[in-house]
Amino acid sequence: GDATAMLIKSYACQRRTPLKHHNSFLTEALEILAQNAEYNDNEGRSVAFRRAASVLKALPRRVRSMEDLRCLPCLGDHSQRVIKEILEDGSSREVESTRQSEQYQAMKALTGIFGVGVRTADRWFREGLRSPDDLIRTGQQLNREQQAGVQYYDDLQKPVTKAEADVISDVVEKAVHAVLPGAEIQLMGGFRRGKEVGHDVDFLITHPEEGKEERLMPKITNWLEEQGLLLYQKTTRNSYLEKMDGPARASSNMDRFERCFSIFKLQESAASCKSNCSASAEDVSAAHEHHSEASGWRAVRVDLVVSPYSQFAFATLGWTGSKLFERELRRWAGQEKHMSLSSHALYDNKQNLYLRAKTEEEIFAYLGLEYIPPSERNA
Ligand code: DCP
Ligand code: MG
Repeated sequence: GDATAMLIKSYACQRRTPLKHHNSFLTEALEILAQNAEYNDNEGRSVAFRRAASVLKALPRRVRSMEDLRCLPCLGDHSQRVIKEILEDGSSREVESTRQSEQYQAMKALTGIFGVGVRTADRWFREGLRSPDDLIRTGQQLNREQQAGVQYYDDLQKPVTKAEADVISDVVEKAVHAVLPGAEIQLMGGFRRGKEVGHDVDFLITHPEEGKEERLMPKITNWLEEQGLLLYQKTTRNSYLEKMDGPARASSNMDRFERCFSIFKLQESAASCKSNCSASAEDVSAAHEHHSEASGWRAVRVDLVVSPYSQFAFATLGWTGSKLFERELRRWAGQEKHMSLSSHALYDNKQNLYLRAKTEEEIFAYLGLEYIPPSERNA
């Protein structure tokens, strides 16, 4: 594989990374170490492992020996040691002991709760708490978001299927069009990249007439609430001001769109009808009996984002992911092009001006990058 190895570029945004690749046996191991580094608040180490894993995802075939890694970028000593051990022994001791460790497992369980970040989880871990049940048992003080997270924990742990995402899409479209005809809705995140499952469903909403999208979210959530479709929602207002937030903040990865973090109540029967249109009533009710809850609905995390039309291309690029792909795009822009990229805008720091774009293709072109379609952004 030398010839192909030579072609692997060092920024993830310069490469095509398909969803399905040949080296999961290595990338899953490296991503455990990346995740563990994140739990230990070591971002640099975490990104290094993620970049190493990502390079292996872009390879056209399975890695069989260390020879295959010659000339590949982003593989540090530590990642190479781990890969070598897996190639020789079938597994890495460091990865396996991390996977089994009480800290890793507790942090995974606690950060898996909606509304709980690494900092909070770490504090709870040091207080001896290990799981959502421990939080309930000891009567921990929880905010409204975390209460919902604990309440719907089991449902939110279950992956969301594409069929379920499609049903949610129909619901969101109906809600948005009821309150603002002519608005445009786009499925974002992992599902736009072609994933078959996700941890949530992400949507971007806009309107071709700039200004029509202002304060749209409360109207959407009110409509959904009236229909009894929301189990939880928290809306944050748009706080983006080009003059203040543009160049200075463009490198920050938190965007300032009007945004709603929510939990939808999804009717399960609707999902099974959608995925199997020819199902008879009998089939559908049989499927119900097999459903663990038998409640007829499940909780699903949904993120809604509203973007002004003029920022829509940037918002689309910023909300398609993957997280590493986004991070690498911003790093490429800053380090290689002296530009600041955010989900709102692209600013050229040499010419001191904003670069306007209507499509993702134009943004890649400004950045001097070959266009990578969403399905190849699975870095
Ligand atoms: N995003 C980002 N940086 C973050 C959070 C989000 O760049 N810190 C962007 C890229 C993501 C998109 O938003 O693709 C949606 O975020 P998700 O956490 O929902 O990630 P995915 O949709 O990619 O994966 P999942 O299947 O886990 O939902
Ligand atoms: Mg998502």
